Amino acid sequence: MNFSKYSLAAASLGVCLALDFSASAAAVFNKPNIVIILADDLGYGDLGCYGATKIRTPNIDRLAAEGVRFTEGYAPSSTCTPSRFSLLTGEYAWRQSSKKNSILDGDAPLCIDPGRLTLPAMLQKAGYYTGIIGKWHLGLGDGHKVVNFNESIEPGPLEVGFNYSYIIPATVDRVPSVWIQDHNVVGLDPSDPITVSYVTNISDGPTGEERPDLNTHYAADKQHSGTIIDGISRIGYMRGGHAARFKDEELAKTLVAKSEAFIEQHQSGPFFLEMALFEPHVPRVAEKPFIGKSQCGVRGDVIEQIDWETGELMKTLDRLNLATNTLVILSSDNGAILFDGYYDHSFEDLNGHQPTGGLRGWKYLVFEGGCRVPLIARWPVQIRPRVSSQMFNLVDLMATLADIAGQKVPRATAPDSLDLSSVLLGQTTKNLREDTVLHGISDELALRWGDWKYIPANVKKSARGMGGGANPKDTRFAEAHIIEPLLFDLATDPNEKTNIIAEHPDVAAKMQQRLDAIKRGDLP
Ligand code: NG6
Ligand code: CA
Repeated sequence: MNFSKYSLAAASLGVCLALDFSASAAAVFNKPNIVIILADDLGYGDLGCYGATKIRTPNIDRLAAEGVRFTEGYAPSSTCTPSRFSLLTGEYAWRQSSKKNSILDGDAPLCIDPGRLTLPAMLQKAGYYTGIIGKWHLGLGDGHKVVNFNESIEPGPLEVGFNYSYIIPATVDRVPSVWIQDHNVVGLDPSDPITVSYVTNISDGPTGEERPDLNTHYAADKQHSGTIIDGISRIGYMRGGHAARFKDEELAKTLVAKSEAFIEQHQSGPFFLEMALFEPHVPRVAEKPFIGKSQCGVRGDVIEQIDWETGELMKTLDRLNLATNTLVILSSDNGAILFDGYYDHSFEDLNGHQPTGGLRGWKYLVFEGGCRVPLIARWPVQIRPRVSSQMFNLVDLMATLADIAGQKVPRATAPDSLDLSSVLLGQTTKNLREDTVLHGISDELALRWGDWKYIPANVKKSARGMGGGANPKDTRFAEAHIIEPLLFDLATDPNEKTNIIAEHPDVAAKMQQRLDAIKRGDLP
């Protein structure tokens, strides 16, 4: 498929579009602007259009109604760093060393090699202006020396294909709690330099461990009891940079304002913007208008905040007459989680809400609840509104968007990325992705192939990074270890309840062979 096909389809719509969208008529026939809204830990059942009733998401529901909503969308991994690595490179992160495929701290080096053809670098070649605003979590600096947040911080997003970045380095629960624009910390007072450590307590203020009473929102577990910033103790220790520290209550507002400014500035297009949202990852702090708005506590409130952020983007696109030729993709980096270090009542306040829509397991795991995510794409001139049960993995965005932007990506560069543009645009009803590998926190892998789901045993592995504890509300620990291999038929058992491996040893053997072949790189 190549770009001219899209032009042809657009041309048939051209007559009526020209009436409504005269200001952007030229853009209709050009490469689309592309916006990826990537939520953090949003579950398969967290949106109205995926069945949620205690959380209202009217803007996202409209986005879905005007585009394609996938029921079999997958995050490449059940945690953030590897999932985002895969999205940006088109390669499963587990092919890389564990440094590159595990959850990174805020002072970890960049895990994508500068010079590698990434999704944004590929779009740059196609003439796009590329930006990322929000969560980064792919490391900063070259690793040769400790990253110095007081100097020019590089390599980072700008060295792997973005023209503009306005990011926080890792997660909101990890220091340093600052925004970085391009190479520099925003609002840094040079007389108050930043030091970061994940090993030694170098804080110049109290930690959660010393002063748990200063945690104004909720109590934290031990791992999240480092430096207290804005009334929340974080993972790791931070000293200095007081003027630059963000306020949790303003993160979403800032992300929206920066996104709007980016789009306004580059409205002549084509532009690519990744809006890397912070919600509903911990620590969950709703901005004022959303406090108590959902019917299931703060986790629901911050999901309604995601809906607002999406709505603001949609408004900006409408106001600038860009909506028609902008491909907006909304998804999540991994599945849902409730307790994740802060006692914020997400579990107690569920009120019947099902974050994974009933799917088994959570973030960190290879069960469907950890990896299956909402996936919506709207591009009014090209995508016919529908619900699709074709499989799609976010790792496919590289090859798919390359096709849409008229670029070629060598298979070796993005080995796991399939060009699913014909699926995205509804030009085929075939399932072009027949299988997908799912990746858990301890590097355990599972395979979905057609409706079969196979999870090998992984008893030897420890649930890396998951600490320990006997908190019954802590859903993370329940199913991390797979003692016996598991086989499910998702067509009849979507929630992975009944292990049927004894009835189908042949299927399990074939699945294991297939998984081994994919691991070796014997791709079809
Ligand atoms: C874990 C943190 C968790 C979260 C996660 C990253 C525990 C005990 N702690 O180490 O709170 O920060 O890292 O989440 O699990 S992610 O979505 O960015 O991968
Ligand atoms: Ca995440």
